[in-house]
Amino acid sequence: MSEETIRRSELMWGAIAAFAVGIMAAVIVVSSFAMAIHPPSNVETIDPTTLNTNSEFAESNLGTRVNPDGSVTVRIVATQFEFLPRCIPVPKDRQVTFRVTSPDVIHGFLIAGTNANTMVVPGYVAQLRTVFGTAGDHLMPCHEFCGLGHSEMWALVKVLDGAQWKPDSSGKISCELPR
Ligand SMILES: [Cu+2]
Repeated sequence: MSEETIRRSELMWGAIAAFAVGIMAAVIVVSSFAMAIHPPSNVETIDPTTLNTNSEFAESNLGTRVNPDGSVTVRIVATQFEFLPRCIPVPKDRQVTFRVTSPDVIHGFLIAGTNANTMVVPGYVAQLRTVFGTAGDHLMPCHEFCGLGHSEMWALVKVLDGAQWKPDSSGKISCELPR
């Protein structure tokens, strides 16, 4: 093989590798800017052994709540093998903050059909914010294998439009799973 043939071959494979890297970089840039897909970044620790006496994640404080400033926060405990609460109402076209934690093992948090997706690691609070643009139901399955009952672990997110969104005087709102 001549020097020239080797040089051409090296240049060709160099160009192919550069093209592949360029495509991967473009996928990251487009998905983060245009589709708002980012790695979760909230680092906040919590004692997983005292969740039921912790005032924020005590059972009576779980679910959807409108804060005094009008923002909406949803607090969820992911535990073997259910989400508490199992039915989660949220308003359409308003920013919703989800705060999720686990008292036992690693669970997954995914709102199907949206970009809301994070791991729920015991000892940490997973937090994410999103806005739902259309009313309707989203399945919310656990997507980290967490034990024998993993496949039964899911909840329902109900996006309610203005007429259906009726929090009570304390700002709480809940819903029931269809049977
Ligand atoms: Cu799970």
